Amino acid sequence: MGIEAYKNLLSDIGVDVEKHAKMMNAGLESYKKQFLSQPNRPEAMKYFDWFMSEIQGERIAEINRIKKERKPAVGTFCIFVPEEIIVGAGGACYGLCGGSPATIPDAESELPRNICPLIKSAYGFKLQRTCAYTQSSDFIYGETTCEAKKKTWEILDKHHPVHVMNIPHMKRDRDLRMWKEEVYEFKKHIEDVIGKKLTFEEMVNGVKIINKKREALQRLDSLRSMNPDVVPISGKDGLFITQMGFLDDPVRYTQKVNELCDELDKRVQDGVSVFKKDTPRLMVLGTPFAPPNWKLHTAVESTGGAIVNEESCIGHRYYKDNVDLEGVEDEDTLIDRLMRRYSEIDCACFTPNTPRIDKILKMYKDRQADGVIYYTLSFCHTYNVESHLVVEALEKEGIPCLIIESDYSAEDTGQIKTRVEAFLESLTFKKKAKLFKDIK
Ligand code: BJ8
Repeated sequence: MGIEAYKNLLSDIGVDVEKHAKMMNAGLESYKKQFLSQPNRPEAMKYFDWFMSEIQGERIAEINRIKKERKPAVGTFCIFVPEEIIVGAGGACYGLCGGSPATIPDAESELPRNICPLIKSAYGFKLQRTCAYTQSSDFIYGETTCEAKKKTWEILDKHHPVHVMNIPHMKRDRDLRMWKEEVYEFKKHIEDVIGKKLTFEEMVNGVKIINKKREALQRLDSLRSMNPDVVPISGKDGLFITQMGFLDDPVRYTQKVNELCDELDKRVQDGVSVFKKDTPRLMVLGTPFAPPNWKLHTAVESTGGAIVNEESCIGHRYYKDNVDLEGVEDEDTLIDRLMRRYSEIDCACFTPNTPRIDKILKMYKDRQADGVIYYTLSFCHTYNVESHLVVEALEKEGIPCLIIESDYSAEDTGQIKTRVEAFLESLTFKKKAKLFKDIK
């Protein structure tokens, strides 16, 4: 239907309809240009194209129907949110807008300029009232991961209710005990929103729904990255699908991702690749890509490389672990399993964070990648500083790595392209040299 049909609904939830329409039109144009022009896209991408066209229309109407039934609508900027509890309550948990440069100047009227663009962009969306997801949410989930986010919640709370979960920065037993209490408190907060107690069965149901969603994404990841000769879908489409997983209804989304995977499975069997043979295969490591941040993927894939995986929160870090339901028969064990699953997240906010490095090395080998790009958003100190340790480990293993630090502006697009181009050339040269050595 398109967002035009939802003007009244958007205005009812406090969206600045005029500004919002301008922004959406620009977003849709950019999507068309960057995505629809790709050759040989899978048929099943049609669903995701449709979803994009309804991203601030039909999906918002669905969320508002959920709210009318007094079920929770929760917006987030972080994968530490125990979404199983929200979904178990029949509610919607979704990522909020935070990937556009257009809202940053407004945010800088209240926040310092030298903090990460994700935070400023998201904050600006709230000030401008141009994200229908933010406007629809009962509350925003905040967490104590990085300094900038932690302090921003206090200011954002003046504009929109925020519930902050205290995420520890170490994973000792006493930290995990505190984390478990935080999960209990989050559940209590959801119960306050819906005005009733959540049952054990409802929560188990929420876990099952989200486990299935993560399994579908694991399947997509393996189809994208585990076949060295066939890449059946572009990295840009792969990223986009993952991004939409933070907005769509999880049951419908799981079904659509699995349908896409059936098609990709067939492509792999038939040897249908969207990249020509010997295209350098890259993994991207680091900070999340909130839509419409497609800058790096566009730069790489328009320069002759293929991105086969994102070791990112909008990527592998989000779906790599499931909640173990084996032997879970009471609420306390369930909450404990939830906390344990979330404590497997290897965000750079933790110290030490060595499991992340071991995981990256394993991922690289499993995917037979040719190189990695370590990507950080400007002013993200945790990921930026941690890059030193990651790169050291990569160098030890002889893994080629390019470091890119960027924000949401278009200013460095040309520079990124040039650096990626040079990196890809060096990878191709390395490959040829190896081939030559093997033949000799
Ligand atoms: S679990 S990466 S989603 S905190 S990029 S706002 S860390 S300054 S987004 Fe993140 Fe959760 Fe960690 Fe993932 Fe701060 Fe860094 Fe900005 Fe970040």
